[in-house]
Amino acid sequence: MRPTPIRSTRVAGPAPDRQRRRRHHPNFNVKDMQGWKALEAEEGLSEHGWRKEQQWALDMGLPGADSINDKSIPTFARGELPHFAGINTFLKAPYVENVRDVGKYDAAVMGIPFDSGTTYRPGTRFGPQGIRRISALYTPYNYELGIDLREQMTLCDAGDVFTIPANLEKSFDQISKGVSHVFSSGALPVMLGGDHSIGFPCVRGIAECTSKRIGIIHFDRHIDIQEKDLDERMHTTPWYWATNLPNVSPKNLVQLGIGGWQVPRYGVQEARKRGTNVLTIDDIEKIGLEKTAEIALELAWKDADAVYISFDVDSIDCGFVPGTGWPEPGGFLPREALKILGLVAAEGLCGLEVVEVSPPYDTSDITALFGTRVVVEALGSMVAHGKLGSHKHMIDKPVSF
Ligand SMILES: [Mn+2]
Repeated sequence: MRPTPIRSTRVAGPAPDRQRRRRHHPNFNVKDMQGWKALEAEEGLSEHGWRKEQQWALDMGLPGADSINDKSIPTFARGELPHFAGINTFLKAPYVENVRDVGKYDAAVMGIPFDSGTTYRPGTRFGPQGIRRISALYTPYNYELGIDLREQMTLCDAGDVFTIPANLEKSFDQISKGVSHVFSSGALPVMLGGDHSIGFPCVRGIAECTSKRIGIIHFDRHIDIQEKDLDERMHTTPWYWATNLPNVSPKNLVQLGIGGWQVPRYGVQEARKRGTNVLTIDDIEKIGLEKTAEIALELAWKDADAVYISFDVDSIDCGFVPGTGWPEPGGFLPREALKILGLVAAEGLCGLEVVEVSPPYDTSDITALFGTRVVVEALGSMVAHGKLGSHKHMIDKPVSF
Protein backbone atom coordinates (compact mmCIF):
# COMPACT_ATOMS: atom_id res chain seq x y z
CA MET A 1 0.00 0.00 0.00
CA ARG A 2 1.27 3.46 -0.87
CA PRO A 3 1.90 5.44 2.34
CA THR A 4 -0.01 8.67 2.62
CA PRO A 5 2.32 11.64 2.07
CA ILE A 6 3.04 13.33 5.36
CA ARG A 7 2.35 16.77 3.95
CA SER A 8 -1.25 15.98 3.09
CA THR A 9 -2.06 14.98 6.67
CA ARG A 10 -0.25 17.89 8.31
CA VAL A 11 -2.36 20.18 10.39
CA ALA A 12 -1.55 23.84 10.91
CA GLY A 13 1.03 24.72 13.55
CA PRO A 14 4.59 23.55 14.25
CA ALA A 15 5.60 20.18 12.88
CA PRO A 16 5.97 17.32 15.34
CA ASP A 17 9.57 16.90 16.51
CA ARG A 18 10.36 13.93 14.32
CA GLN A 19 9.32 15.69 11.09
CA ARG A 20 11.03 18.92 11.96
CA ARG A 21 14.24 17.12 12.72
CA ARG A 22 14.17 15.42 9.37
CA ARG A 23 13.70 18.67 7.49
CA HIS A 24 16.43 20.59 9.28
CA HIS A 25 18.97 17.82 9.56
CA PRO A 26 18.94 15.85 6.32
CA ASN A 27 20.80 12.60 6.44
CA PHE A 28 24.16 13.07 4.69
CA ASN A 29 27.81 12.73 5.54
CA VAL A 30 29.43 16.15 5.40
CA LYS A 31 32.86 14.60 5.03
CA ASP A 32 31.88 13.34 1.58
CA MET A 33 30.58 16.69 0.37
CA GLN A 34 32.69 18.99 -1.78
CA GLY A 35 31.37 22.10 -0.09
CA TRP A 36 32.74 21.00 3.28
CA LYS A 37 35.96 19.54 1.89
CA ALA A 38 36.71 22.77 0.02
CA LEU A 39 36.40 24.77 3.24
CA GLU A 40 39.15 22.63 4.71
CA ALA A 41 41.32 22.62 1.57
CA GLU A 42 41.74 26.40 1.57
CA GLU A 43 43.70 26.17 4.80
CA GLY A 44 46.52 24.36 3.01
CA LEU A 45 47.09 27.09 0.42
CA SER A 46 50.01 29.49 0.65
CA GLU A 47 49.43 33.26 0.85
CA HIS A 48 52.98 34.06 -0.10
CA GLY A 49 52.20 35.17 -3.66
CA TRP A 50 49.42 37.43 -2.45
CA ARG A 51 51.61 39.10 0.20
CA LYS A 52 54.32 39.59 -2.41
CA GLU A 53 51.85 41.21 -4.78
CA GLN A 54 50.60 43.53 -2.04
CA GLN A 55 54.15 44.63 -1.24
CA TRP A 56 54.91 45.12 -4.92
CA ALA A 57 51.72 47.21 -5.29
CA LEU A 58 52.90 49.52 -2.50
CA ASP A 59 56.37 49.79 -4.04
CA MET A 60 54.99 50.56 -7.49
CA GLY A 61 51.91 52.57 -6.56
CA LEU A 62 53.04 54.46 -3.43
CA PRO A 63 51.61 53.84 0.05
CA GLY A 64 48.02 55.02 0.39
CA ALA A 65 46.79 58.26 1.96
CA ASP A 66 47.10 58.67 5.74
CA SER A 67 43.36 58.24 6.27
CA ILE A 68 43.40 54.73 4.78
CA ASN A 69 43.48 52.24 7.65
CA ASP A 70 44.43 49.22 5.52
CA LYS A 71 48.12 49.84 4.96
CA SER A 72 48.25 47.34 2.09
CA ILE A 73 46.28 49.76 -0.11
CA PRO A 74 48.49 51.83 -2.45
CA THR A 75 47.70 55.24 -3.90
CA PHE A 76 47.74 54.03 -7.49
CA ALA A 77 45.99 50.73 -8.17
CA ARG A 78 48.45 47.97 -8.97
CA GLY A 79 47.76 44.24 -9.23
CA GLU A 80 44.44 42.51 -8.54
CA LEU A 81 42.63 45.17 -6.55
CA PRO A 82 40.31 46.88 -7.00
CA HIS A 83 38.75 44.63 -9.65
CA PHE A 84 37.22 47.58 -11.52
CA ALA A 85 40.48 49.49 -11.85
CA GLY A 86 43.73 49.01 -13.67
CA ILE A 87 45.04 48.33 -17.14
CA ASN A 88 43.87 44.85 -17.83
CA THR A 89 45.94 41.94 -18.93
CA PHE A 90 44.36 38.50 -18.65
CA LEU A 91 43.61 37.95 -14.95
CA LYS A 92 45.91 40.97 -14.36
CA ALA A 93 48.87 38.68 -15.00
CA PRO A 94 52.19 40.44 -15.68
CA TYR A 95 52.46 41.83 -19.21
CA VAL A 96 55.55 40.44 -20.89
CA GLU A 97 56.57 43.33 -23.09
CA ASN A 98 59.63 41.50 -24.38
CA VAL A 99 58.28 38.18 -25.66
CA ARG A 100 61.75 36.66 -25.34
CA ASP A 101 61.00 36.52 -21.58
CA VAL A 102 57.90 34.39 -22.01
CA GLY A 103 59.68 31.17 -21.02
CA LYS A 104 60.09 32.44 -17.47
CA TYR A 105 56.42 31.57 -16.89
CA ASP A 106 54.51 28.29 -16.67
CA ALA A 107 51.82 29.55 -19.05
CA ALA A 108 51.44 32.49 -21.38
CA VAL A 109 48.16 33.96 -22.56
CA MET A 110 48.31 35.47 -26.01
CA GLY A 111 45.56 37.30 -27.87
CA ILE A 112 44.78 36.54 -31.50
CA PRO A 113 42.53 39.41 -32.56
CA PHE A 114 41.39 38.08 -35.90
CA ASP A 115 37.98 37.71 -37.54
CA SER A 116 38.72 37.60 -41.25
CA GLY A 117 37.86 33.91 -41.28
CA THR A 118 34.28 34.67 -40.22
CA THR A 119 31.44 33.67 -42.55
CA TYR A 120 28.55 35.34 -40.69
CA ARG A 121 28.98 37.73 -37.74
CA PRO A 122 32.41 39.34 -37.30
CA GLY A 123 33.70 41.00 -34.13
CA THR A 124 36.00 38.35 -32.69
CA ARG A 125 38.98 40.62 -33.39
CA PHE A 126 37.80 42.27 -30.18
CA GLY A 127 37.65 38.91 -28.37
CA PRO A 128 41.03 39.09 -26.62
CA GLN A 129 40.37 42.58 -25.25
CA GLY A 130 36.83 41.62 -24.22
CA ILE A 131 38.07 38.56 -22.37
CA ARG A 132 40.91 40.47 -20.69
CA ARG A 133 38.54 43.21 -19.56
CA ILE A 134 36.05 40.94 -17.82
CA SER A 135 38.78 38.58 -16.57
CA ALA A 136 39.56 41.35 -14.05
CA LEU A 137 36.46 40.19 -12.21
CA TYR A 138 38.14 36.95 -11.21
CA THR A 139 40.36 36.09 -8.30
CA PRO A 140 43.04 33.46 -8.94
CA TYR A 141 41.44 31.17 -6.34
CA ASN A 142 38.88 28.45 -7.04
CA TYR A 143 36.76 27.13 -4.22
CA GLU A 144 35.81 23.66 -5.42
CA LEU A 145 39.26 22.81 -6.75
CA GLY A 146 40.95 24.26 -3.66
CA ILE A 147 43.65 25.87 -5.77
CA ASP A 148 45.09 29.37 -6.13
CA LEU A 149 46.73 30.05 -9.48
CA ARG A 150 48.75 32.95 -8.03
CA GLU A 151 50.27 30.68 -5.40
CA GLN A 152 50.72 27.55 -7.49
CA MET A 153 51.83 28.65 -10.95
CA THR A 154 53.19 31.59 -12.89
CA LEU A 155 51.11 33.17 -15.63
CA CYS A 156 51.91 36.02 -17.99
CA ASP A 157 50.12 37.87 -20.75
CA ALA A 158 52.26 38.10 -23.88
CA GLY A 159 49.92 40.56 -25.58
CA ASP A 160 48.48 40.10 -29.06
CA VAL A 161 49.77 38.66 -32.29
CA PHE A 162 49.96 41.30 -35.04
CA THR A 163 47.38 39.91 -37.47
CA ILE A 164 46.68 41.24 -40.97
CA PRO A 165 42.92 41.69 -41.39
CA ALA A 166 43.04 41.67 -45.19
CA ASN A 167 45.02 38.45 -45.47
CA LEU A 168 44.24 35.05 -43.97
CA GLU A 169 47.48 33.39 -45.00
CA LYS A 170 49.81 36.12 -43.73
CA SER A 171 47.84 36.15 -40.48
CA PHE A 172 48.11 32.37 -40.19
CA ASP A 173 51.89 32.67 -40.61
CA GLN A 174 52.06 35.34 -37.92
CA ILE A 175 49.92 33.22 -35.58
CA SER A 176 51.97 30.05 -36.12
CA LYS A 177 55.18 31.97 -35.56
CA GLY A 178 53.85 33.46 -32.32
CA VAL A 179 52.52 30.14 -31.01
CA SER A 180 55.69 28.23 -31.90
CA HIS A 181 57.75 30.87 -30.13
CA VAL A 182 55.72 30.56 -26.92
CA PHE A 183 55.59 26.76 -27.12
CA SER A 184 59.34 26.48 -27.72
CA SER A 185 60.01 28.66 -24.68
CA GLY A 186 58.45 26.01 -22.44
CA ALA A 187 55.47 28.15 -21.42
CA LEU A 188 52.09 26.59 -22.11
CA PRO A 189 50.46 28.57 -24.95
CA VAL A 190 46.91 29.79 -24.21
CA MET A 191 45.29 31.53 -27.15
CA LEU A 192 42.37 33.95 -26.90
CA GLY A 193 40.66 34.20 -30.31
CA GLY A 194 39.72 35.29 -32.72
CA ASP A 195 37.47 33.26 -34.95
CA HIS A 196 37.93 29.52 -35.35
CA SER A 197 40.12 29.79 -38.44
CA ILE A 198 42.99 30.31 -35.98
CA GLY A 199 42.69 26.66 -34.90
CA PHE A 200 44.83 25.56 -37.83
CA PRO A 201 47.74 28.01 -37.41
CA CYS A 202 47.71 27.55 -33.62
CA VAL A 203 48.03 23.76 -33.88
CA ARG A 204 50.58 24.15 -36.69
CA GLY A 205 52.68 26.40 -34.45
CA ILE A 206 52.89 23.66 -31.82
CA ALA A 207 53.18 20.75 -34.25
CA GLU A 208 56.25 22.18 -35.96
CA CYS A 209 58.17 22.29 -32.65
CA THR A 210 57.83 18.58 -32.04
CA SER A 211 58.16 15.17 -33.62
CA LYS A 212 55.51 13.91 -31.18
CA ARG A 213 51.89 13.25 -32.06
CA ILE A 214 49.09 15.60 -31.05
CA GLY A 215 45.44 14.77 -30.37
CA ILE A 216 42.73 17.43 -30.36
CA ILE A 217 39.61 17.72 -28.20
CA HIS A 218 37.27 20.13 -29.92
CA PHE A 219 34.20 21.65 -28.24
CA ASP A 220 31.81 23.04 -30.85
CA ARG A 221 28.35 22.95 -32.41
CA HIS A 222 30.08 22.98 -35.81
CA ILE A 223 32.23 20.31 -37.37
CA ASP A 224 34.77 22.75 -38.90
CA ILE A 225 36.56 20.29 -41.15
CA GLN A 226 35.65 21.18 -44.72
CA GLU A 227 38.48 22.04 -47.09
CA LYS A 228 37.42 25.58 -47.99
CA ASP A 229 34.51 27.95 -47.47
CA LEU A 230 33.82 30.94 -49.71
CA ASP A 231 36.98 29.87 -51.56
CA GLU A 232 39.24 30.43 -48.52
CA ARG A 233 40.45 28.69 -45.33
CA MET A 234 37.69 30.22 -43.21
CA HIS A 235 36.58 29.37 -39.66
CA THR A 236 34.69 26.36 -40.97
CA THR A 237 37.94 24.66 -42.06
CA PRO A 238 40.62 24.47 -39.32
CA TRP A 239 40.59 20.69 -38.73
CA TYR A 240 40.88 19.84 -42.43
CA TRP A 241 44.24 21.63 -42.45
CA ALA A 242 45.35 20.72 -38.95
CA THR A 243 44.77 16.99 -39.52
CA ASN A 244 46.78 17.22 -42.73
CA LEU A 245 49.84 17.91 -40.58
CA PRO A 246 52.07 14.83 -40.35
CA ASN A 247 51.84 14.54 -36.55
CA VAL A 248 48.14 15.39 -36.11
CA SER A 249 45.87 12.47 -36.96
CA PRO A 250 42.14 12.85 -37.56
CA LYS A 251 41.77 9.61 -35.57
CA ASN A 252 42.80 11.68 -32.51
CA LEU A 253 40.32 14.46 -33.24
CA VAL A 254 37.40 14.29 -30.79
CA GLN A 255 34.53 16.63 -31.57
CA LEU A 256 32.12 17.27 -28.70
CA GLY A 257 28.69 18.86 -28.99
CA ILE A 258 28.39 18.88 -32.79
CA GLY A 259 24.86 19.20 -34.16
CA GLY A 260 21.93 21.37 -35.09
CA TRP A 261 21.20 23.18 -38.31
CA GLN A 262 24.56 24.81 -38.98
CA VAL A 263 26.75 21.82 -39.81
CA PRO A 264 27.75 22.00 -43.46
CA ARG A 265 27.50 18.67 -45.29
CA TYR A 266 30.94 19.22 -46.84
CA GLY A 267 32.38 19.05 -43.35
CA VAL A 268 30.39 15.94 -42.46
CA GLN A 269 31.64 14.19 -45.59
CA GLU A 270 35.24 15.05 -44.72
CA ALA A 271 34.88 13.94 -41.09
CA ARG A 272 33.44 10.63 -42.27
CA LYS A 273 36.23 10.16 -44.80
CA ARG A 274 38.94 10.89 -42.23
CA GLY A 275 37.33 8.97 -39.37
CA THR A 276 37.17 11.73 -36.75
CA ASN A 277 35.22 11.09 -33.53
CA VAL A 278 31.96 12.98 -33.11
CA LEU A 279 29.75 13.03 -29.99
CA THR A 280 26.47 14.93 -30.11
CA ILE A 281 24.75 16.61 -27.17
CA ASP A 282 22.27 13.71 -27.15
CA ASP A 283 25.13 11.20 -26.95
CA ILE A 284 26.65 13.13 -24.09
CA GLU A 285 23.37 13.44 -22.26
CA LYS A 286 22.83 9.70 -22.62
CA ILE A 287 26.26 8.54 -21.44
CA GLY A 288 26.93 11.28 -18.91
CA LEU A 289 29.69 13.83 -18.48
CA GLU A 290 32.27 11.57 -16.81
CA LYS A 291 31.89 8.89 -19.46
CA THR A 292 32.14 11.53 -22.20
CA ALA A 293 35.42 12.78 -20.78
CA GLU A 294 36.69 9.23 -20.48
CA ILE A 295 35.88 8.47 -24.13
CA ALA A 296 37.34 11.79 -25.29
CA LEU A 297 40.59 11.13 -23.44
CA GLU A 298 40.85 7.60 -24.72
CA LEU A 299 40.38 8.61 -28.34
CA ALA A 300 42.44 11.82 -28.27
CA TRP A 301 45.37 10.17 -26.49
CA LYS A 302 45.32 6.89 -28.45
CA ASP A 303 48.89 6.59 -29.81
CA ALA A 304 49.31 10.35 -29.25
CA ASP A 305 51.81 12.11 -26.97
CA ALA A 306 49.84 15.19 -26.01
CA VAL A 307 46.42 16.76 -26.34
CA TYR A 308 45.38 20.21 -27.49
CA ILE A 309 42.02 21.72 -26.58
CA SER A 310 40.07 23.92 -28.93
CA PHE A 311 37.08 25.46 -27.21
CA ASP A 312 34.52 27.25 -29.36
CA VAL A 313 32.17 29.18 -27.08
CA ASP A 314 29.32 28.50 -29.49
CA SER A 315 29.35 24.91 -28.21
CA ILE A 316 27.30 26.38 -25.37
CA ASP A 317 23.57 27.00 -25.89
CA CYS A 318 23.34 30.45 -27.48
CA GLY A 319 21.13 31.65 -24.65
CA PHE A 320 24.31 31.78 -22.56
CA VAL A 321 26.68 33.08 -25.25
CA PRO A 322 25.01 35.78 -27.34
CA GLY A 323 28.38 37.30 -28.26
CA THR A 324 29.50 34.78 -30.84
CA GLY A 325 29.80 34.46 -34.60
CA TRP A 326 27.34 31.63 -35.31
CA PRO A 327 24.92 31.31 -32.38
CA GLU A 328 22.99 28.03 -32.18
CA PRO A 329 20.46 26.77 -29.62
CA GLY A 330 20.69 23.30 -28.15
CA GLY A 331 24.33 23.16 -27.13
CA PHE A 332 25.93 22.48 -23.77
CA LEU A 333 24.85 24.08 -20.55
CA PRO A 334 27.88 26.02 -19.28
CA ARG A 335 28.34 23.74 -16.29
CA GLU A 336 28.27 20.62 -18.47
CA ALA A 337 31.00 21.87 -20.76
CA LEU A 338 33.10 23.15 -17.84
CA LYS A 339 32.83 19.78 -16.15
CA ILE A 340 34.03 17.89 -19.24
CA LEU A 341 36.74 20.49 -19.85
CA GLY A 342 38.09 20.10 -16.32
CA LEU A 343 38.11 16.32 -16.62
CA VAL A 344 39.97 16.24 -19.93
CA ALA A 345 42.45 18.98 -18.95
CA ALA A 346 43.32 16.95 -15.84
CA GLU A 347 45.54 14.71 -18.01
CA GLY A 348 47.61 17.68 -19.21
CA LEU A 349 47.57 19.79 -22.37
CA CYS A 350 50.07 21.05 -24.91
CA GLY A 351 47.96 24.09 -25.74
CA LEU A 352 44.54 25.64 -25.33
CA GLU A 353 42.52 28.01 -27.47
CA VAL A 354 39.19 29.66 -26.76
CA VAL A 355 37.58 31.07 -29.87
CA GLU A 356 34.56 32.90 -31.27
CA VAL A 357 34.00 35.43 -28.48
CA SER A 358 32.57 38.46 -30.28
CA PRO A 359 32.17 41.38 -27.85
CA PRO A 360 30.17 43.63 -30.22
CA TYR A 361 27.33 41.06 -30.06
CA ASP A 362 27.78 40.30 -26.37
CA THR A 363 25.41 41.21 -23.55
CA SER A 364 26.75 42.22 -20.14
CA ASP A 365 30.10 40.58 -21.02
CA ILE A 366 28.64 37.12 -20.40
CA THR A 367 30.23 35.46 -23.42
CA ALA A 368 33.62 36.98 -22.69
CA LEU A 369 33.22 35.91 -19.06
CA PHE A 370 32.59 32.36 -20.19
CA GLY A 371 35.72 32.57 -22.36
CA THR A 372 37.69 33.60 -19.26
CA ARG A 373 36.20 30.70 -17.39
CA VAL A 374 37.35 28.20 -20.02
CA VAL A 375 40.95 29.31 -19.55
CA VAL A 376 40.98 29.36 -15.75
CA GLU A 377 39.09 26.07 -15.57
CA ALA A 378 41.66 24.30 -17.75
CA LEU A 379 44.62 25.85 -15.93
CA GLY A 380 43.03 25.12 -12.56
CA SER A 381 42.47 21.49 -13.43
CA MET A 382 46.07 21.09 -14.62
CA VAL A 383 47.38 22.71 -11.44
CA ALA A 384 45.12 20.58 -9.24
CA HIS A 385 46.34 17.40 -10.95
CA GLY A 386 50.00 18.39 -11.18
CA LYS A 387 49.93 18.37 -14.99
CA LEU A 388 51.03 21.90 -15.78
CA GLY A 389 54.33 21.70 -17.65
CA SER A 390 53.71 18.12 -18.80
CA HIS A 391 53.99 19.30 -22.43
CA LYS A 392 57.66 20.21 -22.08
CA HIS A 393 58.91 16.73 -22.95
CA MET A 394 57.51 17.25 -26.46
CA ILE A 395 59.68 20.20 -27.38
CA ASP A 396 62.32 18.43 -29.45
CA LYS A 397 62.42 20.86 -32.39
CA PRO A 398 62.26 24.29 -30.75
CA VAL A 399 62.23 27.31 -33.02
CA SER A 400 64.70 30.09 -32.39
CA PHE A 401 64.39 33.58 -33.71
MN1 LIG B 1 31.46 26.85 -33.87
